[in-house]
Amino acid sequence: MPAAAPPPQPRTPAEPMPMNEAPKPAVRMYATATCPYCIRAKALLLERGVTQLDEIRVDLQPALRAQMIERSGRRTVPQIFIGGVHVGGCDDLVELDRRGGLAPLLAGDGG
Ligand SMILES: N[C@@H](CCC(=O)N[C@@H](CS)C(=O)NCC(=O)O)C(=O)O
Repeated sequence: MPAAAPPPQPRTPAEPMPMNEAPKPAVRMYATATCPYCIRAKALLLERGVTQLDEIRVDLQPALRAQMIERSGRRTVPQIFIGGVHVGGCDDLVELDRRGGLAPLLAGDGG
């Protein structure tokens, strides 16, 4: 007599979404490959837990430099947007972090 088949197990999603976690705002950075301010800004964002950085390389996609200038009113890289909010360049990002404003913005609680 063959052994009885094990009872079916309930299916669980591969990565269940935690119920109490707000969705993270999109983080977009217009950048070039060699700009030290871009490297510094990216390092700080990663240090603060950003795992999905939408990095727009304006040196590779020059047409998007015009978009950056139009959206930010600035010509230098980097230009950083968090959840659609224009943070500014690297110095602005560092200053925002120093004032304690970066973490809430990254958490989707920027006011
Ligand atoms: N204070 C700015 C400085 C940014 C900056 O000077 N970026 C350089 C590249 S490393 C740049 O875009 N230079 C082009 C220009 O000045 O038009 C910041 O912190 O983001």
